[in-house]
Amino acid sequence: MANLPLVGLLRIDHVGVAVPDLSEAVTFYAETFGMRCVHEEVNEEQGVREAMLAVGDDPGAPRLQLLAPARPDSAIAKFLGRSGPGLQQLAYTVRDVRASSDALRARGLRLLYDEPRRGTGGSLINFVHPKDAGGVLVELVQPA
Ligand code: V0V
Repeated sequence: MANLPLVGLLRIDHVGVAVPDLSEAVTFYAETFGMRCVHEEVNEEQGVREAMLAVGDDPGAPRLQLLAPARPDSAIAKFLGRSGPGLQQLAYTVRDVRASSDALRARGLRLLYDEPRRGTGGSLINFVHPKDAGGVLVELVQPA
């Protein structure tokens, strides 16, 4: 490992939870845990309707991302069909998603995309296959 480039994780960006209904879930987290919805969008390419929830008052704190399927053939629809609602992914902030992806490839891990794709708020994202990361779908996020 000594000669391999650093992966360069900066912090936990968000934790993603798959839910069947976005507005019901936003209401549940607001009323139950007091979390504020700070962003909502539809990502057509990923086939998701998503909401970012702030946990507490620290603007730099990791967020909770609620992910609902926007179409039946999406990754989230498949996840819900197999596993039901629950934790779907763990996302890390990186400075340069291409460099971080290359550093992970150099360690033998499979990245899902050859080139980064568009994520929340115009970020650039890629994913490590869960089978190469101890059963966890790992997302890399380069903020916009
Ligand atoms: C599948 N597996 C998982 C998993 N999804 N394990 C842990 N966490 C997950 N989320 C397991 C599954 O149980 C199988 O295990 C194995 O992986 C292979 O399953 P598969 O049927 O071949 O794979 P699929 O078709 O379910 O696809 C899995 C992947 C897919 C990860 C390739 O979900 C994907 O492309 N994900 C990346 C995109 C994504 O998740 N988009 C939604 C979020 P066994 O049965 O073989 O043991 S979008 C987002 O996060 C945005 C926009 C953002 O943050 O900005």
